[in-house]
Amino acid sequence: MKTALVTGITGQDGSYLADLLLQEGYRVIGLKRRTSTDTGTRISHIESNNFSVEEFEIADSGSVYSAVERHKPDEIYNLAAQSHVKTSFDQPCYTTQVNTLGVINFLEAIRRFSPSTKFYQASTSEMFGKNVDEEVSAEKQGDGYHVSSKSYQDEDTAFEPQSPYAAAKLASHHLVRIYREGYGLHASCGILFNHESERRGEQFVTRKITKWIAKFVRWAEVQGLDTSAQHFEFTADHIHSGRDSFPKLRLGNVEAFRDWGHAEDYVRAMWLMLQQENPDDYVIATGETYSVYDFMVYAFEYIDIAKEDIKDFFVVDPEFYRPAEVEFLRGKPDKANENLNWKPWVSFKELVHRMLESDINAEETMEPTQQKVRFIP
Ligand code: NDP
Ligand code: GDR
Repeated sequence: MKTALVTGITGQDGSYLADLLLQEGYRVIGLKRRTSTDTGTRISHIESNNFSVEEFEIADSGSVYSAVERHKPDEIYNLAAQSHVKTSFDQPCYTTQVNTLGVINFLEAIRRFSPSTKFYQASTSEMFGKNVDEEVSAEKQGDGYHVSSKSYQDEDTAFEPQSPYAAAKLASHHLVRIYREGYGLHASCGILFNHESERRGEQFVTRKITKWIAKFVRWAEVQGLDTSAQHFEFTADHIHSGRDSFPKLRLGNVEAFRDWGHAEDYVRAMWLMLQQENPDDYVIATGETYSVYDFMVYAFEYIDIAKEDIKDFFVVDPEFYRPAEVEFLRGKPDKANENLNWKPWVSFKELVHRMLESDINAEETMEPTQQKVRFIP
């Protein structure tokens, strides 16, 4: 039986990866930081004798060395990170400690105590920042050609990070390569584009939107109304039913484009990378891109609110702007398609609908006292 150590086990990806590895017959040891409250809701469904959780701190080399030396696992998946891009502008030192020094701790621990351990590092499309490459294609039309171009990022696109988060991840990306080439470690980086799910953190934009919609649907139900715009009056910050009011959805830049997939598909790619004979870096993405506004169009459509009415339900709040933004991401996952035989299964529309369905169901089954809490930061 193979043993895998998974950091960030309490996070979105950690929980899906644990599900996958247990299904594949692994013994899984999840590593979590000590917290004063329970952070294990995403892994509370796991009932397996092959699953255990230990405490550690990624920025503490002694703690990391001890975990690697004791377990000498077959595989380590390093998913722990300060993963919120906007937060990284407010906490750049902490972000670097966790997202870069933490990775050095693992690479050193593997080099010293368990050099045959395979290592996966969670790199990110944020490392590309502003950079895109162009793919130009020409299609014969009548006597001439129609020339079009498509912007994308792949393994050869130059990096130009736009946040302390991305800079810290890029340093780690290079460190993994250095340990791979310098010491011969089986260490790979997945350059994953955005992936979301029913388990996505509530501060990321997709889940923020689906949670808000679920709470709004529930509020309308309590008013005895369906969600059609005609039932409501709108003021600057609120939606009014005549009896009560509900705060509008507050967002930052809704014109940013992201390549969004489902986390379940993406953790499979992580696992596939460590099953290869040779370590390497891979872009993992759907190849499609949608704006934050597009995400809202699909999400509001699900509750029968038409595109032209969406403007009444949300406000742009500069509080959610970032000092520097990544405007456009679309991955080209050809290398992963070819070498790993990987492709995503969940479409954008299915992703939006799955997230909404889950949040709306959760809202319906919630205790009434919990339902009153409807402010989403
Ligand atoms: P989450 O934010 O859901 O999970 C992050 C995990 O890291 C949590 O388990 C968190 O613990 C843990 N963590 C944070 N700080 C520390 C610390 N100091 N010591 C130990 N553990 C810590 O992220 P995701 O699951 O979405 O992402 C997984 C990884 O993939 C991250 O590294 C992220 O940067 C990267 N990534 C994610 C993408 C995405 O779209 N989801 C795309 C590309 C890369 P706690 O529960 O206690 O907060
Ligand atoms: P991102 O995800 O920064 O791409 O990082 P996030 O969902 O935070 O932002 C996506 C885009 O939406 C815009 N936006 C808002 N974002 C948030 N969080 N809240 C808002 O209110 C809001 N309004 C608009 C953002 O400006 C941005 O353009 C995620 C994380 O999972 C990283 O860890 C990972 O590395 C990258 O994806 C790939």
